[in-house]
Amino acid sequence: GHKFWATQPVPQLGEEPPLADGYIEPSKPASEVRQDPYPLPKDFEWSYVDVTDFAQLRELYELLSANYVEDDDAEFRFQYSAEFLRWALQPPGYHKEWHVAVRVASNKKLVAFISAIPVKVRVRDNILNASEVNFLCVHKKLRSKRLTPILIKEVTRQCNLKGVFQALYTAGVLIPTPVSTCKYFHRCLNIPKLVNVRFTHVPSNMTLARMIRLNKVAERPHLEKQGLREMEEKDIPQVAKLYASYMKRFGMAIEMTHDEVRHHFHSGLGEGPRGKDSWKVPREGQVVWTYVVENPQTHKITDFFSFYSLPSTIMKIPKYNILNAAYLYYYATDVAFEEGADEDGRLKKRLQELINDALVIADQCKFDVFNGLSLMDNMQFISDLKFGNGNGLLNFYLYNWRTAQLAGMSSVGDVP
Ligand code: YNC
Ligand code: MG
Repeated sequence: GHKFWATQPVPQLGEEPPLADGYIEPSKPASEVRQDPYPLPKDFEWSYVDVTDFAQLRELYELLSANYVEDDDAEFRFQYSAEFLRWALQPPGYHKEWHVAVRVASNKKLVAFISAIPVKVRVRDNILNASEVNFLCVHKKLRSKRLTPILIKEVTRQCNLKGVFQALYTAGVLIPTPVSTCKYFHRCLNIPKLVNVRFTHVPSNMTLARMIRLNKVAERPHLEKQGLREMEEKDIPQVAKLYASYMKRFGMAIEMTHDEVRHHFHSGLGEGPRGKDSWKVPREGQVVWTYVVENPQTHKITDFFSFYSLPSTIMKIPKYNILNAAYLYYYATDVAFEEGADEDGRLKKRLQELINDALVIADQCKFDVFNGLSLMDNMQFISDLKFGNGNGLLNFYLYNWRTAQLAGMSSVGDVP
């Protein structure tokens, strides 16, 4: 059983699908929300991580680098960069009180963390002012002591104090009760390294040389002549519009204001200019890569795609430290709005062109692998673009909201 989750406003495992969508517990005024923090075991105290302070950002980076999510065989562990954490935790309207930390009282060492950021999420026809909970982490030496329920209750209290009573979160583990479950896919780019670090292997009917040849991608993006270029500040209104229209295809998606579009697609581009021709050199501190296709005649933005950098520590191979992984983020194309484009394969063709160019750019930027999930329209290009099956699953959850499971793979929008 789930001692903690059984007490929470989430659908319990095996529950019948609801007759109508809606909350499980009603919202309440801030004055009726518990005013003091939940008690922690002695020797520990609550605090925040102030992500505007580089020293504290560094502490968070170090906690997560050593203690965050690993694969089942403990070969790879996510290594979010400090720049990534700043980007992920400081979207427009973020609350410092939602960056909840636990420290050792005596020496102030950071030993546990959980965060929430404000999001507007559409679930079918309902738009929820919710939070997105992420980066739950308890130091390895403090595991299995039931600190997690306290962290979750405290971040819930902090959300409630700001009038937020619903949340969205993802996890590899199965708890009550996913609204959707996605599979991971991996497109290998740097075959020799991926073989050496045992991320992949040479199948028995193949040679390393042939595997390299089969996975080779072009040196320049194909859509360059059609107007592919890096996203700029001036593109925000058009990208926002394209994003909003495209996300209507899915049962669940994040709604974004222009400021949020700026933040999620543009603010992570890193510092300083990059030569127009150079796909090869990421900027200092670059977290997200976003490209648009601008029609050369009409100057309309017809498509965009983005991906972000999330390296993993390679734990068991002394010669290599870091797996440089890119993750497909959001994309959209106005081909989707053309009559019959879904049915006659025009949408599929366009998505393949776009994501193929994402692979080209990621390869030039020295990413070893390009990862994706079975959400949005990803299944339309996964096999043609030679993505392979991963072994992980990612479950999507809603807190305090009942809705039937989002059936089929392509039913949810992306969440970083
Ligand atoms: C998890 N990932 O089931 P039961 S994902 C939620 N999400 O409770 P203890 C989890 N619950 O089953 P440990 C969970 N993992 O008895 C475990 N639990 O009811 C539940 N790993 O607590 C578990 N990060 O403290 C059980 O477990 C209870 O010491 C046991 O710590 C767990 O960020 C953990 O994978 C995950 O750092 C912290 O293993 C630790 O094992 C760890 O004894 C590596 O806890 C890093 C890792 C998780 C990444 C993520 C999303 C988190 C969502 C949390 C739920 C948010 C709900 C909404 C709140 C806001 C609401 C509003 C408004
Ligand atoms: Mg614990």
